Amino acid sequence: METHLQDRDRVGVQDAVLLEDYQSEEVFIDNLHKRFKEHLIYTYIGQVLISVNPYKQLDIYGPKDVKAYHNKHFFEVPPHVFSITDTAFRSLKNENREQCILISGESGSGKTEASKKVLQYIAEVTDRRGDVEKVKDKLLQSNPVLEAFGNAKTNRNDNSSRFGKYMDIQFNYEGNPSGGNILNYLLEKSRIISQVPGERNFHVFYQLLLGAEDQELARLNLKRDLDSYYYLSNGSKGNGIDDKKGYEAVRNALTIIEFNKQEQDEMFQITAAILHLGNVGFSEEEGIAQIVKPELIETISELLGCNAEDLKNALTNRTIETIRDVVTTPLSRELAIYARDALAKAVYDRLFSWLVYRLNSSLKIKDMRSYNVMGILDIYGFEIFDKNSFEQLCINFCNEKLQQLFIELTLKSEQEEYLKEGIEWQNIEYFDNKVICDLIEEKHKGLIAFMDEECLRPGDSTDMTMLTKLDKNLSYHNHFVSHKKADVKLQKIMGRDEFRLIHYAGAVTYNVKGFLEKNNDLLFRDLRETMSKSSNNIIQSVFLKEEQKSKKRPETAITQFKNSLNNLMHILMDKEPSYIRCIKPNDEKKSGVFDEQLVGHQVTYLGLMENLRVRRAGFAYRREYSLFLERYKSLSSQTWPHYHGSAKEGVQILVCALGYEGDEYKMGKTKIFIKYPKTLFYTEDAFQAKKHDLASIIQASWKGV
Ligand code: AOV
Ligand code: MG
Repeated sequence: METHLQDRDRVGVQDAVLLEDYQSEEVFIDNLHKRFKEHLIYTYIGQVLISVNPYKQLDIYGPKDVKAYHNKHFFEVPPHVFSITDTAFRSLKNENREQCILISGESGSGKTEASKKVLQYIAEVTDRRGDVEKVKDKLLQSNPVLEAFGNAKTNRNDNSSRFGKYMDIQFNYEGNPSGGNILNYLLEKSRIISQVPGERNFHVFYQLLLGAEDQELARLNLKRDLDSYYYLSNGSKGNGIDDKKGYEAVRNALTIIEFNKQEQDEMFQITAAILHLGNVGFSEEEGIAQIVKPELIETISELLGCNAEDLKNALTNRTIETIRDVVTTPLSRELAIYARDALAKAVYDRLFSWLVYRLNSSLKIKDMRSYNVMGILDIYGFEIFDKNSFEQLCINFCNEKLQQLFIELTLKSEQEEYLKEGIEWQNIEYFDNKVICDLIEEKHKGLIAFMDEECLRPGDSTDMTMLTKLDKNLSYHNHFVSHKKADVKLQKIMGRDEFRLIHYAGAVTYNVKGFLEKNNDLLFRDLRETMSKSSNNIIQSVFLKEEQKSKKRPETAITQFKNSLNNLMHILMDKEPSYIRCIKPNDEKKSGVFDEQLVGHQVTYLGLMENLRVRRAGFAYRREYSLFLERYKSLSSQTWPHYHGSAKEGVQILVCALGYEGDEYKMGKTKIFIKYPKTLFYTEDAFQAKKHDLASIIQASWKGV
């Protein structure tokens, strides 16, 4: 317990609530920095874990560490992701409370690594029996598969998750993992067709080309040459990523998760078909697109199991159904390219969804008797780039929702604890970001509603008409800034095709270019129909399902996202949350470098100061009487070496002996609440001095013998 207090000048405090000046961001960051220098990457704010990416392997996740954290109260041991997990796991097992671990932070801050550590810890502290082991293997092995298809090298992170993930681990009545379920959010499918300089397409393409055996490549009609494929050509090469090993890991994982040969074959056929599809070029004759190498279409059709003629037609024509008849018109070269890219994105996106669906069927709990769940959310953090587009809007909206949940749950749990302990509740002032959530998602009058209205309006709607609509309807709102409404200084940096939202974490300017197209997410009907007739089981199943659904007006991308987020909020709301807030210490992926300014931004985006303020608004420190007494009993002769009355009485005696003033503490039903850190430090220092004295006495008496 609190051994850290001895060295707080050098290694800082392990819980930021113990900082004297808790309002100062500088002090807060300095504390993180001190700890980081000592390789102490974890720090708490109450029960929230902050993790600073060390960018190097630390020897803190081995079997001895698992043992050190197993069945320990989180305040008895230094902060650690294992401790958060252990606390959650014990609450799940002993109190039957469903758990969720919410991990947030910007790209490259260590969210995915943290989520893997959570899973690793659970795997290590549960039974090793055959059937349990099998479930754990499947849960662990779902990672390399999802990462191959859903992660990519970006300029921020060599293994960046390009989708949001929520994974439930299901536990049976013995407290052993017995199944799992994964929900995925918004895969960044635009990456399929192009990547910015320095970045790559999804790992799986490189893994396949560099890792598959010659025979497999021949089956897929592929060459072992990255430069031959247009969809890979504008990105960067591997540098440092071992794709060959990655391929082996994926194949191995697929086998463990019990994907049969046919399923694996079909998955890689689709992957190969996308590479070929990127190489389909078009020429134009009298405004009509012609396929340059028709033989490529034969290859693609074979791989996707569809009819080559149908595919050729679908790539160069478009059929529109009007009220009276059905009209087919040929496409221009530009539209044919659009159709080709849309097909590649759609096929890959659906392959990914199928993969998650298939993983889930393999992870499905066999024993349906009562079970408990621990969910892990690894989702994209708040993004502010120089240019922000539709994707950033979705991601930042998601963060607003999570912040809202965080506020509700943290305040709720503070309130509940005070109530339970019979302590008067003091109102805490905080910024409630519900106004921003409403601005974005409110029915009929939120940003999404107006966006959709324009996107779904037949006729001449464009990105700019959409923006005009937003400006007209939302300019009244404090958190929406149109170009017109902006002050002179802001107008200079804001384009006419931009709008600005004042998010809880800061202001973001969004450029509307491409909004309409991305939100409509249109795949021409001819392509949809061709795919739904495919003999590739994966393709057929995903497109057929949509064909059946598409009789209704399809939902826009952002509305689908909104609905899945609201669904996620319901799932999380019922659970006991634990938070891991990840921070990236520098932009160079370097170990040992702590850029205070960069960290400062993230502290703001993550709302950590607000978090600390809420936690400190009441009491800095609270502890069960028995634990408090056990540690500090040497500080009064009435409680040392044993106190025989109730722990609460014992603590009351101690508090009097230590001379606590009336406003410094409160006695709850089971816990003592201490308002200021200095009170605790004073107590802890007295304890350390006493311990030292006692040790000398013991030593002296020993020498005397
Ligand atoms: P992210 O999930 O937060 O980014 P990752 O978890 O992928 O970030 O971490 C990025 C890289 O940082 C990893 O590949 C490791 O090299 C390193 N790293 C992170 N955490 C640790 C740790 N605890 N110990 C050692 N190295 C670590 V993104 O998915 O891009 O938002 O989209
Ligand atoms: Mg990640």
